[in-house]
Amino acid sequence: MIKSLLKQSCILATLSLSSIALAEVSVEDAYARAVPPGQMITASFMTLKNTDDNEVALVAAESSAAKAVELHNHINQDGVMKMRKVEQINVPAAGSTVLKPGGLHVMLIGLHNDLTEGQEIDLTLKFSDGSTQTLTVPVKKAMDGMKGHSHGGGHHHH
Ligand SMILES: [Cu+2]
Repeated sequence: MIKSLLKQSCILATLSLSSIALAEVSVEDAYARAVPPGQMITASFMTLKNTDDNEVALVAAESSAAKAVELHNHINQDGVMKMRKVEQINVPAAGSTVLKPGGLHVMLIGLHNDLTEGQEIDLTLKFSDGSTQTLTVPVKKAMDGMKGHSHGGGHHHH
């Protein structure tokens, strides 16, 4: 009897913890791009889903894998893709925002170690509602650009 009560309170504690973490935004398919040895920067991509009735924004991020983490976007300026730092990444009410190669991304600058496929890094996301989420993000090889895009010389440089 006591044992089952204990078990029950454990489950309750777990439930309330996870509901705090999932209050506004859920993060799906997060990964960081594997980099060649010696490359000091990489990017992380993910889908941010907002289940709330209010717009929320990703306003900052940090990771123990990098000296600095910035929010970036790519813009097409006269046919040239350029990266820009952005103050925040908005996630519309009851909507989602996709961070993907060639678009919005979380930039990891000054990597402490090489990131190779199969590793994991921590990534803490801070949102405009004051909530934070710490993710464990797998490191994957990722093609630049879109699926089905030719693998020609279109490598993008940071
Ligand atoms: Cu960038």
